[in-house]
Parts: sequence; C-alpha cells; structure tokens
Amino acid sequence: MTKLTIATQPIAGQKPGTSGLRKKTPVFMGPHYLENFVQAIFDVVGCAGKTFVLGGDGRYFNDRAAQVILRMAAANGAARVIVGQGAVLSTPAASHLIRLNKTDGGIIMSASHNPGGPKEDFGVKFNMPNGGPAPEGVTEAMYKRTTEISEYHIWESQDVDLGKIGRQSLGGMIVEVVDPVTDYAMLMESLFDFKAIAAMFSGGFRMRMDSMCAVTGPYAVEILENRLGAAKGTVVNAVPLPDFGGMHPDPNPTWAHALMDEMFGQNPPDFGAASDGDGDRNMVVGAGIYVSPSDSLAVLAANAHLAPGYAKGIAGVARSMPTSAAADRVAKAMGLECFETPTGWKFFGNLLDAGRVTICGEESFGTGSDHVREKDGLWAVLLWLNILAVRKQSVAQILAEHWAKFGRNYYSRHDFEAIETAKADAMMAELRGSLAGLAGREIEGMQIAAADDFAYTDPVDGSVSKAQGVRIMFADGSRIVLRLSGTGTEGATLRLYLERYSAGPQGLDLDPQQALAPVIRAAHTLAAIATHTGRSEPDVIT
Ligand code: VG1
Ligand code: CO
Repeated sequence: MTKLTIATQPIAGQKPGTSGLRKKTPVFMGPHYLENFVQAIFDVVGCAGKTFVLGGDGRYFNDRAAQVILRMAAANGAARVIVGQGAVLSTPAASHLIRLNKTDGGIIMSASHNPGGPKEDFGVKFNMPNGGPAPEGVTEAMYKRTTEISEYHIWESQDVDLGKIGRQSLGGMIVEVVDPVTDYAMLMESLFDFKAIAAMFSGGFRMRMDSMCAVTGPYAVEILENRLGAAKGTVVNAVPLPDFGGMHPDPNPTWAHALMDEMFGQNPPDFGAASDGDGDRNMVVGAGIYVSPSDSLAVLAANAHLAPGYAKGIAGVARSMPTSAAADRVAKAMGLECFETPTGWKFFGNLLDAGRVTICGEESFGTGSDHVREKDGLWAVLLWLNILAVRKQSVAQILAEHWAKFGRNYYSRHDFEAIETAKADAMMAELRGSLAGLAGREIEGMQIAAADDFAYTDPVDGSVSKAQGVRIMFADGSRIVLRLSGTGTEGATLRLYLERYSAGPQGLDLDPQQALAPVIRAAHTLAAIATHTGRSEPDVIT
C-alpha cells in the first residue's frame, strides 16, 4: 500500500446547497470530482487523528464512493472511521452514531429524495460533531476550498471488506464496520412505549409502511415487524436497491401513490407511512385521510408528552419559514417558544443544542427532535404510533379534534420543476424588486398586509442568512411564499407555498386546493409565473 498525493485542479460548481453537494451521478463519477470535494471537507474540518462516521442510502455509486472516502481519510491521517455495513446508514442513524460515539463528525452519501441510478443523482454531505448538517459558514468554507484546491491524498490499496462487521485496518486507520440498525433501534426503544404499540398491533391494528426500495427497509422491518410485532409484510418495498427500483423515493402523495391508493381504497389499514431515499423524511396517512406535514408537526408537538421520551414536556418548537403556522398555534397555546428558520435542517441545530426547542419540522415531510440532529422519518412514524396507542383514536379523529381546538391552516406546496434557470432567476428578481410597493395593495380580491424577503438571525450564534424566500402576507392571515430549490440537479425548481387559516368551526373540512384557490390565483398574478416560465400548472402538488 502506498500513500499517493495527486495533483488536481478546481472543478467549477462544487457548491453545497440546502443539504450538501448534489449532482448527477456521472458528474460525481467524473475525474477527481468526488476526491476534490472530500479533500475540501478534510482541509476545512481537519482529518489527522480524528474519528468520523461514514454511510449512505445505498444508491448507485454509494459503495464505490465509500471506498474512495475511506482511502482518502486514511491518507489524510484519520484515526478511525465507523462505517455502516455495506456502507449503508440512514441519515438519522448516521447522526445518532456521530453523537453516540462522540466522533468528529461524519460524511453522509445521499441525494435524499432525488432518484438514484447511473443517470440520476448522488450527493455528499458533512455533518458536525453534534450530528447535524454543517452550518452555512462551514459549507461556504468547503466551497471556497474547492475553488483553490491543487492536490488530494489517497491510499492506493485494495477495497476494504465492508460486508464484514468488525475492525480492520487501512494504512494505520481503523475501519470499524457496524450493523446499521442496532444502535438506532435501541434509541427508538428508549424514546417510545414499545409495549403499548406492540399491544396495539397484537390487538389487530394494521399498518402499511412503504420504504420505497430505499434505506429505511431494514430499519422498519427490524423495528415494526420484529420488535413491535406488526404483521409480516407490513413493510413494503423493504429491500434497498441502488436505483430504488426505478422509484422516486420522495414520500408525498404523488410519488407514494401506491400507498395513497391503499389508504383511500377498500378496507384500508389503520395507518400508512412512507419514507424517502435516506430515511429522514416521512409521510403519514390515516385510513382515508392524508396528514399534511405541517399538520403532522403540530399534532406531534401537541401530543409528544404521551411518549416516554418526552413525558416531561417539550422545550419549544421550530419550523422552517415555508412550513404552515399550525405548529405556532400549538406552541402559543402551550406557552412554548416557537422559532421560524430558513429551509434546511442545518438551521435547527443551534436551537436544539441550546435546549431552546425539542421538536422541529418542515413542510417537506420532515419532522424530528433533539434525539438526533437530523429529521427522522421512522421517529415520526413511531411517535404517531405511540400517540395512536395512547389516545386509542383514529388518525381522522385526532386531526378533527386538533383542528377544532386550534383551527386549521390549509396548506399546499406547488412545485414547478426543471425550469430554465435564467427564467426562474428573472422571475424571482422581478418579484423581489416589486416587494417594497406591495403592502396595502389588493390582488385577486385579497388585501396584502406585508411582503419581504425572509432573513434570519440565528438566536444562538447571531449569524445572518439573507434572501431565504419571498413572503407575501395577507390581511386575513393567508400567506404566499416563493423560493427556488437548493437540492435540484436539473435547471431550477420553483417552490410555491400556499397557506390560508380557518378558525372554524365552519370550514374545517374543505378540500385544501379549493380552500386555497384565491391564494393560488393571487400567487400566479403577483409573480407572473406563466409569463416568466411558460408554466401555469405545477408538476407536483403536496
Ligand atoms: C428540500 C426541502 C427542504 C429540505 C431539503 C433537504 O430543499 O424543501 O425542506 O430540508 O430538501 O431534504 P429545497 O432547497 O429543494 O427546497 V432531504 O430529505 O435532502 O434530506
Ligand atoms: Co432525505
């Protein structure tokens, strides 16, 4: 074995987005592409003598990338790398291992909900010693490093056998291969009332969990079927595949339509759930009723105390800015602090570390708590199960009672995908330019109260993040948000977030798209979406 130092040159565009660096797989497989970015990570966070966690969602190129990263960690002097068997770890499980073993951070290989395969997407993300995604200051430094890189270090060696659990050595560095599921399953057992949930299952409660051929399969089978006694076959699409079986592992009504059909069909199970490529997202569905992620966050915040891990109550709640204000109403009623952060889990880390919040969530099917520093799909599913087991009500009953108590924030997100980047940028620029004159104007019969471009000052470290999305607030409490995605790999994706509040008791049962119709019209008129992009209908509605 020899340590090599390879001369390289900067490659343009290695800028991490909302959740790490994501590109088409062939781009990542191109000469020096992965190596440059990994060296930039090590140059910024330091590597000599350190311990890291490594794992990914098992998508195409995951196994090859893991070997490269291990050889580079060894050549850069790392002491030890803890790797999930087969180089597989769900994102929340990786976050947990980083914290459990008090490591210096970890590298997660995933493009999350984006499709996987030779022509699809790949990604690499660095998480800090607290288990959470690197904050903007750190990812900016990594990006800067990629623009000036001239060499990287790598061992020339055989592949490490990542199928074998135990310790091996690579150029003096310890490679510790661990079972990806065990520690995570133990963490879940420590938080939730497994006895109560198991009793519910043995009493005939039926569930369907769609792992979408992505990473949660083995986790869900072990926890739901083996430990909680759910019927065999409860977890479907349970074997992770490099191309996710051609599925788009994005747990929303569009991509998880098989689950939706089952839950809205004849004799549906009591509870349905799906998770994404790397296991940090969740969609929750009751028999004949869909739970919007913003509502799910609010219900979980209001009921978390029913689970043993949160029996003492929660410290506070945080949601990303585009997420509906349903959680704010719960926080207010419970006398809790509530925070509004930019999109992306990295903004929750400081609040969680400081003990200011316990539960966090995003409208994009992400919920989590202070047990790790990532959103956590199976955690959300288990908290729902725990609540259902204690309250002994259906999902529909729980939602109806929730809305009756707090009112209902009708909510929807419309995505316009693969727009020409220049057109999307021009649209956002024009909209941003018009914000100053919007307050007081009437649009489609609705009165605009205020408009701004969301900026966030971190309450813990004071760092400022600007231009996080355009918000238009109406006098009746309705709201429109527009921003461009930071995770896409093809052109631009426009995300249009729509919200309208009904205090009840009338008007709690409307179809969300109908309830939001005037808000949708106002958004199209204000932003001139069709004029700029040629699109009048979204590609995905959630
Ligand atoms: C999207 C979601 C955001 C989420 C991010 C990462 O970002 O909107 O809420 O945190 O994906 O999720 P964007 O910039 O495309 O809107 V995932 O499951 O990568 O880890
Ligand atoms: Co994800």
